Amino acid sequence: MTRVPRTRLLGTASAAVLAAGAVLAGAASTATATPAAAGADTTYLVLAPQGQGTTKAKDRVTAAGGTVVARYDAIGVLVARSTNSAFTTAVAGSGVESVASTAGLGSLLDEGETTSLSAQDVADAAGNPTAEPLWANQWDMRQIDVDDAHAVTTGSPDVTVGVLDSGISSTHPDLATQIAKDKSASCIGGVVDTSEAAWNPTTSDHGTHVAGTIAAAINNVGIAGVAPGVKVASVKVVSDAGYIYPEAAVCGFMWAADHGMQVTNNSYYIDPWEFNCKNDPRQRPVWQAVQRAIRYSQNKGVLTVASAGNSNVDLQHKFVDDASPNDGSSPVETRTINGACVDLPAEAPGVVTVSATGPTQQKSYYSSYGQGVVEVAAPGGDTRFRTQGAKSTPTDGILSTTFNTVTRTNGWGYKQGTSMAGPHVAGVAALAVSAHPEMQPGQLASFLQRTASPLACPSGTYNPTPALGTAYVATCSGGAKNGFYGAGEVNAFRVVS
Ligand SMILES: [Ca+2]
Repeated sequence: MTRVPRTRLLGTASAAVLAAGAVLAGAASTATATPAAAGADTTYLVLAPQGQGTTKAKDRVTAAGGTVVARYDAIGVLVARSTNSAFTTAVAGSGVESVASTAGLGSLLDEGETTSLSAQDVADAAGNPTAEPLWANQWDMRQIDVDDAHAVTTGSPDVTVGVLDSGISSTHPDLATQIAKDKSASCIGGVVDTSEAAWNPTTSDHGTHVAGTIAAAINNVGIAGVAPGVKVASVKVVSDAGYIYPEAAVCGFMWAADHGMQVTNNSYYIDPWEFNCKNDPRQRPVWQAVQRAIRYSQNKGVLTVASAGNSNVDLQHKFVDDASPNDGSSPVETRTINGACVDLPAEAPGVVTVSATGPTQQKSYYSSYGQGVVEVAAPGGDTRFRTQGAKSTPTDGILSTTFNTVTRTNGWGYKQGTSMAGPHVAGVAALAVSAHPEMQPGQLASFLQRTASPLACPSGTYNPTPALGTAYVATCSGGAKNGFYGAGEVNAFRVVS
């Protein structure tokens, strides 16, 4: 167990924006994925048969009254826009395997809650192995031996981690030197925009927090990240309204692959359907496009790290999804989720999926899990473990870099979630590939698991928050590699030593 120093806090936790939210009826996609409304400018994913290129599909898009806004020949995917209400049927034909409107196919980013540090807290904190003022508050880093790793290496500047998220504040004193600006871009709308303003945060500092965990500088300011010697690239895929649309995610994976990144961090899920069912015609093209993009990036040497999610669900056994779609596009449908339904990108092949632990190295109360789904665990914070659910203890969250989107000021603060666990793994992967540049993504994924600290299943039913009744009950299955922790908690020292 690691002691977490007490810190005075200013500001209260903001309300969490939950992925599974209330939904209002609105324009809806139907079983054949028709546009949201006649005449509305709608975005589509148009898939060519794998390996056939997109020339014929592009011609069909044009003939159907659409405009191609992004073209990925290597994976046979087009992003198109059209105001033709009959576009879906008009574009179908030779050279087009499938098409889906992405209207309503965005998922709301699960922001978690933030607690900010005051300037006085920052000035008062002292004492640490790396000379960073807030190191004493970084229990997460000590838990995975980041200080020991840094005695060996802080990572190579030739390694870049793509942060597919809500943007990174390029003016943050702990991040300004850490960003590969020439590899940063916005992918909103499925269209690349490399201007610095486009990939900075607008309405969410989620990506800024994630980036700090990966690579905050050792500079006598604020915190240290897992791999301060590597670079992060901001690849903005979260819209101002907080949604991750499939065309943005596909763009992000392709951008990372074509710009020499070795790792991407993906702390989100795609789709308003928390589980994307391959046998549903509305969802299958999304599954195909995302899978093709991830596979392409893996073939280009990119390891994909993804968060397991904050719903405390067993991803192995699935369940009844009664909260999708969650973006207001259409009424919530209660669906029985089976093996054909997957959480993207977490359950795509080759992806390293991460569950979250708290300061006692037990599964965080909110973390989803699943044997054969979770590869490794990492600190994501658990603000309720000390109180068993009665109230929140913010310092048991993860301290990282923040950006106040209202006042447009940089700072540091705590968040918790599997969104915070993922970047610890992305950072450890960046250290690993710095030390072992010959490792390909598959080898790297195995290496992270082989070097992890095994964590055993708790016996019986796990209830970390008895004060909340059975709200966060979970059952762990498996042995040395199990549903709660996969192969165990990643370790920064063992991947570089
Ligand atoms: Ca720092």
